[in-house]
Amino acid sequence: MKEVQPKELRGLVDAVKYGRISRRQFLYRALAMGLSVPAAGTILAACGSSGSTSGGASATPAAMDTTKPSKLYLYNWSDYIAPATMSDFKKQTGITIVQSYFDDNESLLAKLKAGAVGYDLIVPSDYMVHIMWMSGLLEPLDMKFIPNFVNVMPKFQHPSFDPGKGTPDSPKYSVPWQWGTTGIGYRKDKVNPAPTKWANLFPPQADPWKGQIDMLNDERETPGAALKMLGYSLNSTSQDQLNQATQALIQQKPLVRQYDSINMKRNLIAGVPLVHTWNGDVLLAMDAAGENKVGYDLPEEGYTVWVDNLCIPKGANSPYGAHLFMNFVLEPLNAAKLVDYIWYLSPVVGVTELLPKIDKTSGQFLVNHIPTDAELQRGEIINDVGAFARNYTEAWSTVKSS
Ligand code: N2P
Repeated sequence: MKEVQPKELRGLVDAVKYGRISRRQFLYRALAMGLSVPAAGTILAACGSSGSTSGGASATPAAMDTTKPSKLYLYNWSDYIAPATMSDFKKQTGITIVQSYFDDNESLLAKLKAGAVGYDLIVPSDYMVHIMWMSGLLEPLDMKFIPNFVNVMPKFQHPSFDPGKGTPDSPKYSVPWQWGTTGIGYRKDKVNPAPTKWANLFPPQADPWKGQIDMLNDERETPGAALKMLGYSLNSTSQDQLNQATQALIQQKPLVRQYDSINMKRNLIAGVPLVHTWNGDVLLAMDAAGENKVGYDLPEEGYTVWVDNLCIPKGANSPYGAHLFMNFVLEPLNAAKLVDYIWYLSPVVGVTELLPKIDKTSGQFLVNHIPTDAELQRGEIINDVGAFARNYTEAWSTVKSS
């Protein structure tokens, strides 16, 4: 039996205490963490009834030390901030943003679980925010330091992965950074007819592209694409369905040039014909190579819609500085400048209107490429699948090593 981390357990206790998960879910998770049934039962009894508002101290923001730091350490995806965001923030606050980079949510989680300190802000996706606050790895936010939160589009204010209100009884752990889609970037000058579905990346349809397809290096996104191709949810917790997806990915391997989550934009520009990737990277490639050369498809079987978020890891040097930055990027003009560089989608109200004003050409281009409601209906957000996450880890490592 593995050792139960007190931090993880605390997150779980908070989750049941605030009614975020049911008592049954609590038990399931606690047992998965390695707790014995009697121990889990004792803790559960001590939590009181689900939805109790007994204000657990660990989820209440600590009194804020409002000393301004000189530096703020941001652990981010690569190519995921505008230089203007950093320089404007520095001008406004005097704080320098220092970045380092991760490639996928699971390595970010592993880093925090290993006790990494020295990050003030991290950028996990939706399901990973849920995993992290449930594991006690995040600082609850003090919303009075984020007045610009009112600018967040209502649908992004209390998402299922972090529904809290930001009160002591209902803590909140994230503000949205960017959202987007995962689809197929392709070279129009090579791939004809254009791809319309995931099956176009797999045998037999993709057989002509032997060794020329790039897939994301991601244990949820890539099995997710295969699950969708097979007609399943990308959050499937059926081992049989996951096995089928694993087999499909293994059969696809001869067609795969590489698994990569960093260089998709550059690879599309360089001429890789089919690239499993995110919307912003494709738009940047379209801009560089020409819209007649690069296209983007949101597969008809369905695809990932994701939301990446700013969170403060427990043990951050300056939660105050982190709150200042969160507030800064939720200001519409700052949010628009961010989007105008990285070309993803903003969760902030008013950005769409501002984009063509900041930059007539690229701003209008970005507005023209906002996914339609009909397209978004086929999208599915990645969920925290609880203990089944390790089955995805295993499936993905089977694919990689076979
Ligand atoms: C951009 C990273 C986008 C992250 N380089 C998608 N979740």
